[in-house]
Amino acid sequence: MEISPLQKARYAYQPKLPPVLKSGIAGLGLEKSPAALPPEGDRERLKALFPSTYGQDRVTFVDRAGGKAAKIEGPGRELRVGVILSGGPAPGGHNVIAGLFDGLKAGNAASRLIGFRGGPGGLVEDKNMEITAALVDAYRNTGGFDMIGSGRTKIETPEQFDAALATAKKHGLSAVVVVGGDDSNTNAALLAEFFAARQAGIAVIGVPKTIDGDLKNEDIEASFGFDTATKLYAELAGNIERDSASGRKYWHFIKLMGRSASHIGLEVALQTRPNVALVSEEVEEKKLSLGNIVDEICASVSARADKGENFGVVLVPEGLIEFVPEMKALIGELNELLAANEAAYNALATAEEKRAFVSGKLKAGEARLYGSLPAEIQTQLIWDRDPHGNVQVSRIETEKLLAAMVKSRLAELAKAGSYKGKFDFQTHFLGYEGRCAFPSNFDADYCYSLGYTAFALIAAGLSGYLSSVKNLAAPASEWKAGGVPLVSMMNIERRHGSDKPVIRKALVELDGAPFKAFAAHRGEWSISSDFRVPGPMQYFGSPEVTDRPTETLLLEKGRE
Ligand code: FBP
Repeated sequence: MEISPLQKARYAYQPKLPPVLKSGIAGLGLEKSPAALPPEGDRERLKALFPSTYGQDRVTFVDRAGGKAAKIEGPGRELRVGVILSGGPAPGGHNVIAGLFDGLKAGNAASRLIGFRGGPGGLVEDKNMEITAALVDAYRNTGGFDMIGSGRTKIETPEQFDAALATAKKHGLSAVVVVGGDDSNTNAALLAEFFAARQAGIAVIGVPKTIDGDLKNEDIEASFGFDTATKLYAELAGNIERDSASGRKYWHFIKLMGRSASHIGLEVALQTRPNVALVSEEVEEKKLSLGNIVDEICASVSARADKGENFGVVLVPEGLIEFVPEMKALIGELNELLAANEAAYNALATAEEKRAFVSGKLKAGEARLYGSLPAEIQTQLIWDRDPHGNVQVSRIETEKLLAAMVKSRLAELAKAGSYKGKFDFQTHFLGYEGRCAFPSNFDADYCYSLGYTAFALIAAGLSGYLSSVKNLAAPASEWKAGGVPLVSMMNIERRHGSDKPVIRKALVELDGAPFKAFAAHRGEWSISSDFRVPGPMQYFGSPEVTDRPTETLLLEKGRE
């Protein structure tokens, strides 16, 4: 494959590691401290479901130079490790593999890394490939998950667990590393428990990935990929803002990826200062209807029209639709209905038949709401759920729905004489563009460190942990490495019509610093054309530009 000059230059980039990992594996010590507990109401059920891995301590690697902490056991033993990339791609996945590979080889040159192709299904079906030094070198600091591919298979049947164990045993694995988001790391927790219950002596370690930024807590400060993806979306949204201010004729409705949480939308808003940025979590908290949301957008359109500015930008989080209470109730009912009538529903041939089928089964109120939506949205709402039971919100054109609703509301206002502007719109969806971008320096460093830490956790004989690198708002020279027990991050949720243990999603907190910073300014932004255009991500140059973390992280850590 012919490579670009940038790719060639990025090969030469040496990712930064937390200092403790630079001291070499033999110098590593381990400190333990109690991990946060799952929500009180779910603890007993989780304890019963995860008898071997519930209640583990959180661990931090420390330099043994001081001689205080326990030395990790068998640091240099020969290991054979399997790795899976799981779920949607996120920039930096290849660097996780590179960090894991380099750690393994630094521990013992005879250690080997095996990639399972196409996600968790690759482990179940034993689709594997040896990850060699030459292969790793060809992918260092590049975006994408194409080195070994990814997938969303949910390992849940006893046969799948047995098959995964058989594959791991066949390859003589000491550990499997699962690189994924909340659902994929739920898989990792279940696998870790299963392997422990079978006394297989095979560890499972997770790595926090997702551009959505919703796999975080006090120990996991960010999921990898969020930094790069938001920098890329902010560049594009900023360019669109400048285009709207140049042409002065369109309102742009930009849907931004992020299946549930609005972290991406909020970060892009903080970077670009759009006229309107919707935050799903606020919509849910304030119980706003679609009509209320439309009114909020119309208020900005109208105020700007009064200044002769018939243009602007609205950011719409991808997951919005599931947070509007009336839509949430509708989707909840659709989920149950589709799960309960799977065979009959799947037998229907056309979208029209499927729409009629569900309409006939919905309760009266939900049926009315469903019927009031455009046919395309009705169809998008009943498309297949993903293997984890999630509605595929990336396929629901909420930005188009809102733009059309705003247009018709403005027409009513114009008729009543309270709106005198001119309204034309364009819609955009920014999602897939960002998931495979060349990782920012932050993500290149963070991912390499997460991979290296995953190796250190395996070398320390641990299982059921998520690799953790902390103090991320500070320079990498102050980062800390360790692990957080996967089960400590779980709760019980309703999925596919039944209760399931899953890793908790971290939604935007309305009393958190990022939202507060946004809320403090959005009033001015709604009428102003003083957009902020961040420009393209930089890989070379002053660290103040190239290594700057997200506004979200800086605000959360009190650095701005
Ligand atoms: P992960 O949670 O697996 O990281 O995926 C995130 C995401 O990019 C969401 O933002 C989006 O809704 C979804 O994946 C799209 O999934 P798909 O690639 O299957 O269309």
